[in-house]
Amino acid sequence: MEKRYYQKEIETMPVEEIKKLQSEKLVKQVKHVYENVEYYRNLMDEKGVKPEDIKGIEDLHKLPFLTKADLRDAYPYGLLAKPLDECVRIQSTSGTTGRRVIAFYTQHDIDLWEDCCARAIVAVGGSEKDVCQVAYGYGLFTGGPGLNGGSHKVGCLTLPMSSGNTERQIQFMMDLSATIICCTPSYAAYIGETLKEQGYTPDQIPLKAGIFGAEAWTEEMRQNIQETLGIKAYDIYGLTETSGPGVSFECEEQTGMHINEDHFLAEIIDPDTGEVLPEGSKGELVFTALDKEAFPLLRYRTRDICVLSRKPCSCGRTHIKMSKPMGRSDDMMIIRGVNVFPSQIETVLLQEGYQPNYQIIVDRKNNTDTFDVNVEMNPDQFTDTVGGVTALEKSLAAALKTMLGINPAVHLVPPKSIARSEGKAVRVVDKRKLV
Ligand code: DLL
Repeated sequence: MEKRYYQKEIETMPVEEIKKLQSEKLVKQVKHVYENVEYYRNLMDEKGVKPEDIKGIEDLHKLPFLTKADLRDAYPYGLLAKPLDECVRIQSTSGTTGRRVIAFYTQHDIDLWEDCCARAIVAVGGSEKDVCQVAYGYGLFTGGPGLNGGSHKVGCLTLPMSSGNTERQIQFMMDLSATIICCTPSYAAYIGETLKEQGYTPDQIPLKAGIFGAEAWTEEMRQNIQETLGIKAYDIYGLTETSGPGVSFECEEQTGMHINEDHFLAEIIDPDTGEVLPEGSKGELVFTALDKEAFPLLRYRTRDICVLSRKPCSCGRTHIKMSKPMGRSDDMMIIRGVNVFPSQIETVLLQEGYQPNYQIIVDRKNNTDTFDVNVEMNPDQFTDTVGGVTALEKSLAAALKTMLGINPAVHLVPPKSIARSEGKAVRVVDKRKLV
């Protein structure tokens, strides 16, 4: 019989027991951090909180938050809670915005992280019979190493492809009959596009499932990938600061990601006031790592905006679910005073029959924001007359205006003229930040 869970007892544990487990772990973890991390001890002292004040998860709100700015201040060793002798690895963010984050791991940390990724692989139907193609980047980025470790634990035949070299990806996929692929959703779309160009139809592609994350992607994008590759596309979430992918993952229901609650305690807060919001509210996701030894962040503000739900899931897992992040509070653009998320634009483009190849360019001219959206034409539109193209641009601009409330300048550009992404796609170029 197909295995449904990697760690059944934990994944299906009754909610009351999970909460009890979290409380026990939290008490220990706060003590560990207070004793070993001077930076956080100072934050707690400033707030007048002692480890004894934290008796369970109901006291979590008493602890101070940690932010990306704290990580910058404490760079590189200031949040380390174990001697370097006991650490065996670092991973790091790409550092595109500000200073890099460096996360440290003991062997135990890596072991638990890989378990989380293994849970995600089993949740999409993975077993030792599968061939798992890991096409996330390897190296400092957590995507490749995390899923690679999870795939080993499940016992899949693991193809450590890393990202890029799409021709080779396709060759290995076909020759070795890969059944599961792990990569960013934008790279999955690109691989799908290339397979189609090479004449493959979905039924000729051996894949059955994909585990896609590391960037925001819409339900429309999910449909698009599922259709081109003939697979089920599942979401996976995580961040370097909390170890990497596998903080949460989707099950067969495909309606949000179960947070591995035995390791991560989640809260939703109002990003402006820091107030903890009740379940079901939309707000910023905050994580407390309950088991991490080397880099144990408490109440870390992710900046990701989402909703949590404890609605029972048909898969039998009891862990709370998070919705797809609706964007980061820091990649929300404010254009002419209106809040705009790239995901809203992606939704409209795919609904209007375009492919997910687009770029948003924001600038400021004469003190007014300019807002341009470049979208690739579908090949059949390429032959249209200039008048025809202008009409299509107008109609797309109108659809975007309905969704966003402001009018972008839409430019249909030739097929293949927007650079494809092998990792996280760069969807927004905000030139205003450069001044
Ligand atoms: O992106 C870890 C990861 C690797 C997750 C592979 C999933 C798969 P960072 O580079 O530190 O780590 O970026 C973390 O990426 O705060 C989110 O804003 C975004 N992100 C990650 N997963 C998702 C997702 C990895 N499934 C940041 N949907 C996070 C939307 C995501 N955004």
